[in-house]
Amino acid sequence: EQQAMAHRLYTLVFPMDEQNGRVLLGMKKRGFGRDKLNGFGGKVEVNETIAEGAARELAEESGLEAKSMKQCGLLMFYFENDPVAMEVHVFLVHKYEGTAVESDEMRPQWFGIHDMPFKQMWADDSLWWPYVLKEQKFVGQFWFKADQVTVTREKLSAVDSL
Ligand code: 6OG
Repeated sequence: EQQAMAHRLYTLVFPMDEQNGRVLLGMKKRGFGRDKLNGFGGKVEVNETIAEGAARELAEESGLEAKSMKQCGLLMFYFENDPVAMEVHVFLVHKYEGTAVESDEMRPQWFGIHDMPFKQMWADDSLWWPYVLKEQKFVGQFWFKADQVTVTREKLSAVDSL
């Protein structure tokens, strides 16, 4: 029988400007995923819920305060030679307060939702972003080589609830 793999909880948050059809991404300046554009997020801490962690990371990294947040996806990432999987809870923020500001970790920039800079993003993003555009919830599993670029296996599907 197969045993559940050890995993660690993360959040990934995309602030949406629906009026202008834009999404806020951040250029990661340090740490894991450095020099990639991504949503905002990080590890969930022990004394917070996943949603609280998502809002906290968004505020820390972008300066935006979430006023309404919805989970849109659940992603599992497995890296070659890493026994701990990443369980990433993906959220969309449609209402927020504040203005995006650069932080130590992220340089925020708005992009058209139909004009995403996938070449500068993680390889999985171009695969599941179409679900976001269709307002369809999704779950995905992606197996990466240690190079953090090559996806060797993927599973992705639409779900009714998360
Ligand atoms: P910190 O190390 O900054 O948290 N993340 C990924 N995001 C995408 N789109 N694809 C991946 O493919 C990712 N792996 C990790 C989750 C890491 C942040 O990076 C996201 C967190 O928001 C492998 O604390």
